[in-house]
Amino acid sequence: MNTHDLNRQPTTRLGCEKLEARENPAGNVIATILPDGVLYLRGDANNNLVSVQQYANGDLFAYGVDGTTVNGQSMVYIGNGYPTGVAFVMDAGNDLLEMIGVRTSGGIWGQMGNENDGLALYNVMAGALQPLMEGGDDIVVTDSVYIWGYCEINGGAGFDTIDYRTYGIYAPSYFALPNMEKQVGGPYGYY
Ligand SMILES: [Ca+2]
Ligand SMILES: [Ca+2]
Repeated sequence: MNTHDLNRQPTTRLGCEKLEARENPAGNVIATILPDGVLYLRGDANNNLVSVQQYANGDLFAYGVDGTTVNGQSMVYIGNGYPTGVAFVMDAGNDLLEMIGVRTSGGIWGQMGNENDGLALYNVMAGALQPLMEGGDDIVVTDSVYIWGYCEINGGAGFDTIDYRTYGIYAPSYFALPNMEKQVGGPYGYY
């Protein structure tokens, strides 16, 4: 188990900030591998805080954070190996989706739903990245993210921020930030 990554817990702070103002209870996220090998995450109308972590040996886990459950449990072992993609629908509520060490030859795409959401990607490699943050004031955090294909992070309605941590995001093929009002961090961003 990669304790280095676990000890970082950078987005736990992000989650706590959001929880202070939350109105909804913690909900449940359904995590399942679809027949085509895509990891599918489905939140509910409550606050869903989930951390998907893949270790160097390929083991893939989903952890519920701050009361959120995954498939009714505090954490689930999804399996070993790289998913062919990651799709998510987080629905309403103040949601936080974190991915650490996740590798996929396919895309990472989905909808964070309305209200104030966070998407945090650390040490992630994927063929494409296309999240829709939708309504609310959303935050996207990236550190050591490499997207070799299409990369478009859409802030949606509201005041949305992308925060580049140390190594930000590297997306040499195509990179766009529609509806993203603020960029912080760097100097590394995309390049
Ligand atoms: Ca939700
Ligand atoms: Ca949102």
